[in-house]
Amino acid sequence: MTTAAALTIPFERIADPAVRDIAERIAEGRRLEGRDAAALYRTADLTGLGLVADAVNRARHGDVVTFASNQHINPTNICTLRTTCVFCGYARLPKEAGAYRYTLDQVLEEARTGNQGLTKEFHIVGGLDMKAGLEYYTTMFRALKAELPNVHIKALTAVEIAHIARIEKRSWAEVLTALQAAGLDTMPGGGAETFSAAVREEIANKKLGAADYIGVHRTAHGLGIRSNCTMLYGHVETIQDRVEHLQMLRDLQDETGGFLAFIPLAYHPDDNELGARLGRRGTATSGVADLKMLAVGRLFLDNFAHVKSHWIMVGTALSQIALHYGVNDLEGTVVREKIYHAVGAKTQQAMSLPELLGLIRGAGKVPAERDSFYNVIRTFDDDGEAA
Ligand code: V47
Ligand code: SF4
Repeated sequence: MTTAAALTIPFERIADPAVRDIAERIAEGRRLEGRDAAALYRTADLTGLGLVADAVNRARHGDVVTFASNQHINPTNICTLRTTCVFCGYARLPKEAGAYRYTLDQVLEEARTGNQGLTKEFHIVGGLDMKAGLEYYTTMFRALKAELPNVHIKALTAVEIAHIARIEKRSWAEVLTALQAAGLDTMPGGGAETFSAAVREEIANKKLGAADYIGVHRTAHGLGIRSNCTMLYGHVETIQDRVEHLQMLRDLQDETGGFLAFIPLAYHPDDNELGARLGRRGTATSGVADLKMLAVGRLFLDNFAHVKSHWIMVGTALSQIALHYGVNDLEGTVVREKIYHAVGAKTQQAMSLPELLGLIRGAGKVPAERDSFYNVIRTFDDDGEAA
């Protein structure tokens, strides 16, 4: 397997002098500033940007691209923010058509049957449901661990943790400690959207603010609960908003080191109020924008080991190309994805192992299955069998 190597940037192939200048500073071990990230978002030299991001990624990870055998479970789509997160097509009010809240048996049934017993990680997120409080989730996690003790539980965004704390009148730390005792292992990165107060006012005016999103993750990291982080892009945010968002993530990572991966999320405009308001349908973001988000994430977030492409959002073809733009991890097998398929995602709801292996190998990379902490647990021979 090809492992990490020395940083080798092909400067002569970078057309934009601004990108070359930034690349030289990276080669000297200097940190990017916010204005550098802005310049990279603005450059027309996508190839140059990709070469730098690829070099930095290869220096860390060689040619290895990881994925997890994960399974998404969305236990409730009932959400108090249904009418105010205007980009969301998944949430429902309690009495609205299509509203659901799984019983414990339904969660267990989905956990058992979703992926023929191959799942190693459950990714559990849902709406801010007044009837899904601490006990709903502690009972669920205990039951999942009792039946499937080796499956990792990555569950509940910072927004959901703050919601549970509010309805239970407990602190974030108390809620997180109780969930951890019940089986919570790590937290996903959803709910970040774009941190800018002006953007939040426009797209999610009742949602937990940036400082609190960061605060919940800081509290989790302090308790030994590692987490991911995200940025929703391609809606109304400016380049400056994106840079400020990345800066806040990098600052917390400097402080705690608790983030595992950065995952940019491409906005999908179908079947949600914001898309209608903006008069947009179909493909939300451009391929260039998607690749830039991933590449700039790789370069600016120099204290993050992992940058993940979410094939459900940007498609499998773009995700494959992204493996040459700084990405070292792909969202895994997933199984029955609901949130993006509620807002027009046309991708599959799950990917099989042979499909994932083919996608990674087709990019000239070496696939490896990882655990939830990014340790490689399986490599593969040419027939797709464990090597
Ligand atoms: O917070 C909602 C986003 C997120 C739309 O941590 C939308 O491993 C695009 O965060 N268009 C939840 N995005 C999903 C998420 C996630 C996904 C995969 C892996 C991980 C991880 C986290 O989905 C929400 C919101 O930002 N979302 N609506 C939409 N119309
Ligand atoms: Fe609720 Fe999350 Fe949708 Fe907002 S994005 S309405 S918090 S489910």
